[in-house]
Amino acid sequence: MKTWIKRFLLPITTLLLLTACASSPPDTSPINPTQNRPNPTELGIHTEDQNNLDSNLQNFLEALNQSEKIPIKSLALAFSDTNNLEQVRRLVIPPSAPAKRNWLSYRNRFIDPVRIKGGIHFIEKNLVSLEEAQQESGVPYQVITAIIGVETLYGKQMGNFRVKDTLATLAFNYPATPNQTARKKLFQNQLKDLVLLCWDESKTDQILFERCLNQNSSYAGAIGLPQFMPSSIRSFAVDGDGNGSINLRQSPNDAIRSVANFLKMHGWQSGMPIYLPAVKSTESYYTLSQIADGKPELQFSLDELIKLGVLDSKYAKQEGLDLNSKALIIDLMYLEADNQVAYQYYIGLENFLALVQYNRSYFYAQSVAELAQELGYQNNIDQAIQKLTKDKPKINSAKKKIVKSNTTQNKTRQEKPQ
Ligand SMILES: [Ca+2]
Repeated sequence: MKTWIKRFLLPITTLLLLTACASSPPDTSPINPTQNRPNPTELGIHTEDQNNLDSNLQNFLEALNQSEKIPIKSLALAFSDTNNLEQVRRLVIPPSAPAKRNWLSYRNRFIDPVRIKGGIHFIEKNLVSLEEAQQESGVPYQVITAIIGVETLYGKQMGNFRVKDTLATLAFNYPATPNQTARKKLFQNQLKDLVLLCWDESKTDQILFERCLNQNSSYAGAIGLPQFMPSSIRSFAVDGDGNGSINLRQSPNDAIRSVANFLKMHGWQSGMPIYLPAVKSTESYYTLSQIADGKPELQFSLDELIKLGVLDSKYAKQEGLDLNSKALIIDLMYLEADNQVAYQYYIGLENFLALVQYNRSYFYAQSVAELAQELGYQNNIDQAIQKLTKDKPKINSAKKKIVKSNTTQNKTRQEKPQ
């Protein structure tokens, strides 16, 4: 054990043995696999990286104690077993020869029968919560569901790294990449947000404080069904089930309301489409290739795009859209059969940009939109919001689609020469 921590610990340990029996609720959280892993420090292995993490963490916690007035004993005790995770360091190193991005394979991964079926079950289980979230935020329930589906397969894949380990590793031992300094700073801020969040949620109860810091996350520190980073939890998460705390891992209601609130706070326009189709012609394809720059900013008015010949005026008219409203070009790179690079283009509206704020990738935002459509979302003005009732005609139509999609896949398999 590190000496600077040791000097705080003895009196607290005795206290904790008493409080653990008297006041803390039973721990119902799933067993954390990383907690059973041998701690290199306990085994007497002090790697250079572990030593570096320890000394930086000590300074970090002392600064937090000064600025936030959280008792140093609580911080030291809670972080006494923090581990440097080599696996996390490896996962953030960019590949030396990055594969060409391929929208079609990305789309196939996220818009598949398992995720559609899972989405239907999720909607059926969370009808009331989804309806309330939709009414309050104007975000269609299928879009909320699709985000949770793409992020974690409705809570089935929430990550297996203890969040304090992963954030401390990236905050102090980020690998030597060109953006190392900026990334370290980003993760130090996330670690600080995690401590403040957990301290606030625990209401100074040491057991709850540690349980919060020890919960699992992705290798980047994203938490729960909607994979919020600690800073996003502090800014945008909502206590949906009204039990007085925010639990994005175990409360689907909290997760649903938090996703809806995030999109509302990032400019979601109720009742508006996410994207419009682009004109499919050689001329339009060429123009789109010239003006698409991948910048997540609304740069063109619909009127300009119509004049450039890339947007059919009938869509804007049908939808009753304001021709002065702004849009961006969605360019989705894919590989053709002969490995040639090609693009699918769409016209992205404000709601597309709101999805990009959730995850800065056009592939991500478009797959959320298309998964939501598979779940019955109508990407049209005035039809985007549908009342969610027990009858759920849209869900039934999605079920038919799954059957159809399965049949088509089987057929394709049968037709392919073995
Ligand atoms: Ca709650």
